[in-house]
Amino acid sequence: MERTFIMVKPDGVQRNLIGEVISRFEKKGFTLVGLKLLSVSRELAEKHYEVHKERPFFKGLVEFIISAPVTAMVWEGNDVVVSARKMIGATNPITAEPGTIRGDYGVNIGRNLIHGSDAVETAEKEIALWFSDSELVSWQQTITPWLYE
Ligand code: D4T
Repeated sequence: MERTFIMVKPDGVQRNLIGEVISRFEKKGFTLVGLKLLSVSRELAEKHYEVHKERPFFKGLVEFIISAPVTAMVWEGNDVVVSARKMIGATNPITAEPGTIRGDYGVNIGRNLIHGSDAVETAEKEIALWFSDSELVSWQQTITPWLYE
């Protein structure tokens, strides 16, 4: 089963959208295998967004991520990486389709509520960065036969 890393960013936490995000992923049929609320260190934020370190928005992005708690999650399911990106919507909430999380709740690219891994390899790296093995739970939902043929 594939896994992906999802983070409700500080704006999503402050706007009481943790439950909404969890609810959407649960209703879609994905399985929660890791969950924690945390204050992010500068070191972790910089490592997570390392690919953007030369971009003009990097400094502001890091300051934003460390400004208030985030909710880190790992979700499991068939093709969950691609599916989660579709559920989250385009990076800029203004162009994100209605029905997506950013399209329904966001209005600004610098406050786009949620992060989702962009590829399977990225997901593996991000999960290892944010969670220890002991924080992840392998389990199977009893509804599995009703989700997959
Ligand atoms: P994340 O990584 O947060 O899921 O977002 P995306 O995968 O959709 O988009 P990204 O990596 O290109 O951007 C990372 C992060 O930076 C913020 N950002 C981005 C910003 O503040 N200004 C910008 O111009 C861009 C491109 C938003 C998401």
